[in-house]
Amino acid sequence: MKRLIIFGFGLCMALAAVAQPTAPAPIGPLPTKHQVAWQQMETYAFIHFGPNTFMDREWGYGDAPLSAFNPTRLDCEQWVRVLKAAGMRGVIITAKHHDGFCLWPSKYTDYSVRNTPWYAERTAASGAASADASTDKGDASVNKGDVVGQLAAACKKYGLKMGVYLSPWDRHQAFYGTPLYVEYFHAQLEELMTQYGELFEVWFDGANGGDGYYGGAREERKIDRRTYYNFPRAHATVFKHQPQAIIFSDGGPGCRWVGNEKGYAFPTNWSFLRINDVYPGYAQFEELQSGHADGDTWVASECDVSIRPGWFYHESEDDRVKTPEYLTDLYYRSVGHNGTLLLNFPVDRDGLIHPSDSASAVDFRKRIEAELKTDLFAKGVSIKASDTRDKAFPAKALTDGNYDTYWATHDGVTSATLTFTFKRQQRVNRLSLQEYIPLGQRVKAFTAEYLDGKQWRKLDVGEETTTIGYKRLLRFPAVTTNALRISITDSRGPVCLNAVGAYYAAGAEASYEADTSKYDQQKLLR
Ligand code: FUL
Repeated sequence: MKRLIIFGFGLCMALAAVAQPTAPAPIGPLPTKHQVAWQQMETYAFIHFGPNTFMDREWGYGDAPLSAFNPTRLDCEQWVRVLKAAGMRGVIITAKHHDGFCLWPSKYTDYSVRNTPWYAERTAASGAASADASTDKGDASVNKGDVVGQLAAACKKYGLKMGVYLSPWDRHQAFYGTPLYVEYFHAQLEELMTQYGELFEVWFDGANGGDGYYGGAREERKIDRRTYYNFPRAHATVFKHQPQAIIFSDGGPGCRWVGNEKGYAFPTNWSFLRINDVYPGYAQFEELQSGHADGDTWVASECDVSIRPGWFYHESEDDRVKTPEYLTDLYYRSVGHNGTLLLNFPVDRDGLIHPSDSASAVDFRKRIEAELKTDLFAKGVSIKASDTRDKAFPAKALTDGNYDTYWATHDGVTSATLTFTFKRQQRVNRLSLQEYIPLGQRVKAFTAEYLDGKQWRKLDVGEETTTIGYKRLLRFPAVTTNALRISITDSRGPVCLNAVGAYYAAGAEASYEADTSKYDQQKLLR
């Protein structure tokens, strides 16, 4: 009897194994689960704030007097409320910019908020001893003299993720360029990684201009950007304390700079890099905008841009805030080109996000939501796939709204056609495509068509239809049609798509074709 039971159990296991559908094998390089979660954030904010704000500078020399830093109404909760209303999922703050000033009361330097009039005023009532972040882990009630700590508390209160920018280049410290500075840099990183709760991203900027104040030496100092800072050690510190955090630099390892500071990626955009080729200060900007098709490591692109011409606040730029239309265009060229959008808000001298910036950002979000509000495919469409791997990977997974279900083709099938037929004619001017990136980025080329009577015609999307990646958004002049057809014409392996959507963005018909000349208005900052 016992043997029979064991035999029966074995048979069931064997049958289960046979019935188990086989998922397509992953094709590397692959993202970590943290990189996937990070990419799903899509849009998040940058805050540039510090002595530059008060000195009307972009790159502080490191000599601004501490008395300059005196925001009269600083309110991190106001920042976070604005950012939430603008649909931002996180915020990264310049804890230390190139001028070396620390927005938190670091115990390793005098050049921080701790010695400013703002700190003195904030802490007079509550007592300076309790004002240090190091003692209160970001609790807003006691953390009055710590901008990073106050932002951490506000993020916690409103449910926004937080990240920090720690500039490796420091134009203030006298010992910059020596081994001592490297220890200082790592000690400060340790402070930031341990005092402010969970961080989603850590930003290491690539800029190293050379000249600076350097404790009064006022000279040019050159370091080897590849080796001086000991980045492997910095990465180990981040991973030890914040294993989920994505590390940004020109070449990753978590995410990469997109090669411009204008907020867009190229339509062809691979989330891969040949990791050993790219280093801080890598000057092959075109490559960063498209990634390396033959890369060996998953390093997706982050598209950073400021809502104003400068990263820091300048009153003279109050009337140069990017319009909601402009930001909407950037969204399609960043998130819609397989990147994330990192939108900077230069906090003003009061210590607030300026009303013009918040109005534009909130309106931008409303526009995106309105344009992509109703997925016409989710409302009911019949889908015919030229190839389907298995009933566990059906075409209907493309419209079920579940990130982890996907349509896949058989092994060896690297081209396939999906035909979406509406119940009745629809007006359409937007398409959204997503690959199931946990299994890798695969699609190399595709076409998008609509049925015009009995004739299939190409949609006029105005850009090459090559890669898809996490997300690809297409804009085109509206068509009225019974059916749409997506043909994957080349792929690195079996195709795995988890979502396809179609939309009609009413009112956006005239602006679909963005004027690319406006990108030249903003000078590349480095
Ligand atoms: C650059 C810096 O030099 C700018 O000041 C700014 O912080 C930008 C986001 O990164 O490399």
